[in-house]
Formats: sequence, C-alpha cells, structure tokens
Amino acid sequence: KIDYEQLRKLYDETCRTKNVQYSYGTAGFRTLAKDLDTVMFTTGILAVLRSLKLQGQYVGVMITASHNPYQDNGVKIVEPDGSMLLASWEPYAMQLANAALFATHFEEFYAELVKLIELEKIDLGASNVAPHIVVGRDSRESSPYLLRCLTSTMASVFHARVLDLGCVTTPQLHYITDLSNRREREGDSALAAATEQDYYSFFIGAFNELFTTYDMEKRLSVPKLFIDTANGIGGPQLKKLLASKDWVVPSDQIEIINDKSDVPKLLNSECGADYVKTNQRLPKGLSPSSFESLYCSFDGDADRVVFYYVDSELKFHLLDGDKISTLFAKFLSKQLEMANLERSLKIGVVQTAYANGSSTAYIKDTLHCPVSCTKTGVKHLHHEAATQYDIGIYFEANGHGTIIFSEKFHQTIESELSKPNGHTLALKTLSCFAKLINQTVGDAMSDMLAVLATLAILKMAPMNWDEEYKDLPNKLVKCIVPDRSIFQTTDQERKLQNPVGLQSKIDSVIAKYPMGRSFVRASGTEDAVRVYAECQDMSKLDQFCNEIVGYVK
Ligand code: NG1
Ligand code: ZN
Repeated sequence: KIDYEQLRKLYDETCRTKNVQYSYGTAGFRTLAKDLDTVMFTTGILAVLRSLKLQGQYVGVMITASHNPYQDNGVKIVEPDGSMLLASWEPYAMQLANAALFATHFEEFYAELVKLIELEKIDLGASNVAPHIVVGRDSRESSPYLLRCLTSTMASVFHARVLDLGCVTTPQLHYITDLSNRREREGDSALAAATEQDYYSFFIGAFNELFTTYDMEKRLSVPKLFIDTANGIGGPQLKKLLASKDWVVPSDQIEIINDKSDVPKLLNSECGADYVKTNQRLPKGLSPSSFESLYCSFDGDADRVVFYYVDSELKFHLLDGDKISTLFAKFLSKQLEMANLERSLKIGVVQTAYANGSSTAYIKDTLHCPVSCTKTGVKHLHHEAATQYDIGIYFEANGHGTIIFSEKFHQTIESELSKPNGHTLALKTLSCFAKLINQTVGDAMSDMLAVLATLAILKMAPMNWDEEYKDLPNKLVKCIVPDRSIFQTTDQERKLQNPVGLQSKIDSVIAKYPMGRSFVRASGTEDAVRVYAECQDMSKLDQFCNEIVGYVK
C-alpha cells in the first residue's frame, strides 16, 4: 500500500548523507546538523509507523539539540501521552536509519522498512486509520530544512495528518502531543488539535489561581527575577507566556536576558543552564550587582532550568536541580501534612548518582522523605517517580525534572475537596500546584513558575532556600579513553563491574577521604567516561578526583 515510486523519489532526493554512524540515545539522534538529512527522513517514517501502531494517535517529533552548540541538531520521537519513545522501538529507529545510511540501493532500504512493518504487524491499508503527527522545532538555523526531510513522506506516501507547531520548546511539544490525544479521546473533535495558546492559558491560569489563593499582593518574594534564555527558543516563548493578559506579576519584576534567538551563533554560547551549572558562574550579559535578585537560566530548548543568586560579597551561589527537588519536597510534604494526607499519599524524591550527597541526606534526615536513585537519563527517573509515588519529584542535578502526581492523588484531592468544610488552604494548594507542573516532561517555564510560587508562599529569599543544606564540594571530570564501552556499571551506575578490579581500587581511594563518594561511568551522549567525586574537604577534592582519574585513564 506504499506508493513505492514516490517513496523512492523522496529517498533519492533527501538521503544525501551516507556511511556515518550514530545512535538513538536518551536524547534521540543528535549530531552535526549537516549530517542529519537521512536520519530525519527515516525518523519521520518511524513516527508514522508508531502512530499507525497506536491506532493513529498523535505521535510527536521534536527537532532540537538542546544545550549543544549551534552547529548541531537532533530529533526525537514522543509517545501519544507525551513520554519518550517506547524503549523497545529505539532499536527500530537505529535499524531504519542505518538501512538508509549504509544501503547501496533504495531496494535495500525498502526491504528493511517492509521487514519492520511486518514485524510490528502494522496494517498500512486500514482505511479508517490515518496516522497523526505533531512536529515542532527549536530556533536553530538548520531546522526548517531538516523539518522538510522529516516530513517529506508523511502526507504524500503515508497520508498522515501533520500538525506543524513551528518553533516551540521541547516541553511544549510534549504537552501539546498529550493534550491533542486527550481531546481526541474525549471526542472533543472541534477542539481536537491543541495549540501553543492552550499551553500558555493552562499554566498561567494555574499560577494565577495559586497566587490569588494566597492573596500575595501579586508580587514575587524577590524584588527582581532575571531569566537567561540561552538565546534559544525559550526567549520568544517565555515572552508569549508572560504577555498573557491576566498574568498577575508586575512586568517590572521580570527581566529576560540572552533572548537573541534570531542570531544563530549565540545559541547556548557562554550562557544557558548547562554553561551556568558546569562553570558555576554567571552567564554572559549579567554582572554580579544586585544581590537581592534571583536569577535563572534555561537551556536551548527550555526543558532545563537552574537558579542562582549572588550574596552581599558578590559570591555566586548555584541552586541546581537538587535544590529544586528539595524545595518542592519540603513544600509539598508540608502541604500533605496540613491536609492530613501524609499517611494516604506517598511523596518521594528520585535522584541519580550525580545528586549531591548533602541533598540526599537532607531529604532523608531532615524532611524524612523517601529517596530513590536511578540510572542517568530522564526516562529512568520518570518511570520511578510515576510508579513508586503519589507525588514523585525528580530532577537531575543539571536542572531537568518535573513532578508526577498519581491518579490516586487526583482522586483523593477531589474527594477531600468535595467534603463539607473540605476547602482547606492546603488542599487547594495541592490541587493548583499539580496543575502548575508539566507532568509530561521537565519544563523550564513550568518549573520556574512553580519555584516562584513556592518561594512566594513560603516567603523565602534565595539565600533561605540555599541555606536548607550545604552542598558537599564536588567535581565532575570528563576522561577521554580508547574504548568507553568497557566501563560497565551496576547498582544504578554507582559501581563498576568492568574492567575487573577497578572498583576495588576506587573504593580504597574513597576510604581515605571523609564523606568521600565517587563513581565512574561511560557517558551516554558523548564519547567519554565521566568521573564524579565529592568529599567534605574542599582542599582535598582535586587530589581525590585526580587519584580516581589516574586509575581510569
Ligand atoms: P551522559 O552524557 O550520559 O552523562 C548527560 C547528562 C544527563 C542527561 C543526558 C541527556 C550529566 C552528568 N549527564 O548524560 O544528566 O541530561 O546528558 O539526556 O549531566
Ligand atoms: Zn534541553
């Protein structure tokens, strides 16, 4: 049922890049934009097949390379509920891409495609099922061309309906994919395809509701918030969000910097969440002058956020993903307690091994909240948060994260609110707060609003937030090794299984440093091995880390 000739024509026109190798990792495909035409072509086809497999539901595709340099680009597929592509389909993405990259003739690629269609028993002829695709892209210069490679076959070969969102943030794409499907399910066909505007109305609505509930005089807890949008898509989208007519915060409290998304080379350059977190310093465009202000940085596609402030001695203090998790855990545990629900709803925090040891101790010992540790990669954290807790808070230290509220949470809150005298402040807070969070994926804009609301309700200045616990001195080093695949881990990546004997050497180094903790793992996104180390004494940290690196190299 495939228009063979049309497919062959588009294949020949589009797939110019050949014989390069890369893989569909936790962030989808990501590499130099100039090498992506072929992979875009095959990923477009895979997204269509995924939608057909799921009875034509909307499947999302995002073109972005997040915090990576402007020359890069990438693509990833999003499931109908807004989560990442089903893990068992990731190998298909690779197989189809490799078939096109390494085929000498179109027929070889076609045979591979047919094999996949048969393997997954996809009925291309089912006349009542049209595939539905939502596409979005960040602000990169290469994206319009790559979008054409991606979508070329969708309508002409597969009769897909394509909803093109234009330039959006990654979390907007996830949210709109999920919302479009929910509307279809509810039979709201007049409204079916969701839009960017739905996103703004929803989150601003939730923020305003929370703010008005507390009668907070419509002001933030800080005199001013500076938002660095990494010269990425976050800039224009944030402006649209804040321009919503009923946004309660006065505009003089907010200043957006690094918002030149139309100058390609500035993207993520000396600014943005990754730069600030890695270098532990202010981004370009900010001078350490206003020590009462709060600052935050998004990454290039606005799915990560980190906060920071400067103290009265103009020293920089980072409030990273761990600090965001702990702030939310403190706030939400308290609300649960006040609503007398701490026994019926389970709250917990999910971290990776990169979380600072002090944050883990603080969550356990001060907040008395359960903590789990998973492997690196959002999908692992997300899964744990969604399956183990009613309020599952997860953030990677680098600022990517969100909160997942269970079905039981929503039912419980609703039933409590419907009781006579059920309208307590804590219940209303929990109900509004859950709406303020983009539960499909980590979202810089939604997370930022949730942090601002929390700080305002708790009347906390940045310094108070920071003082809840003090990070252990820590270091993250990238080691280039001949073959990173030999570094195999166990225990959520905290221990090495291979090379044999290396872990016991690492253990003997760790034992020498008070509060020492270190682990070694192969990066999933770069050809390198990462070494993390933390210990009590700042002056010993370099030596500690170097000793471990010495064994790795
Ligand atoms: P790798 O390269 O596997 O360490 C990095 C980040 C992850 C995550 C992914 C993107 C660190 C130490 N690692 O993974 O947290 O953001 O990129 O999916 O920051
Ligand atoms: Zn990102």
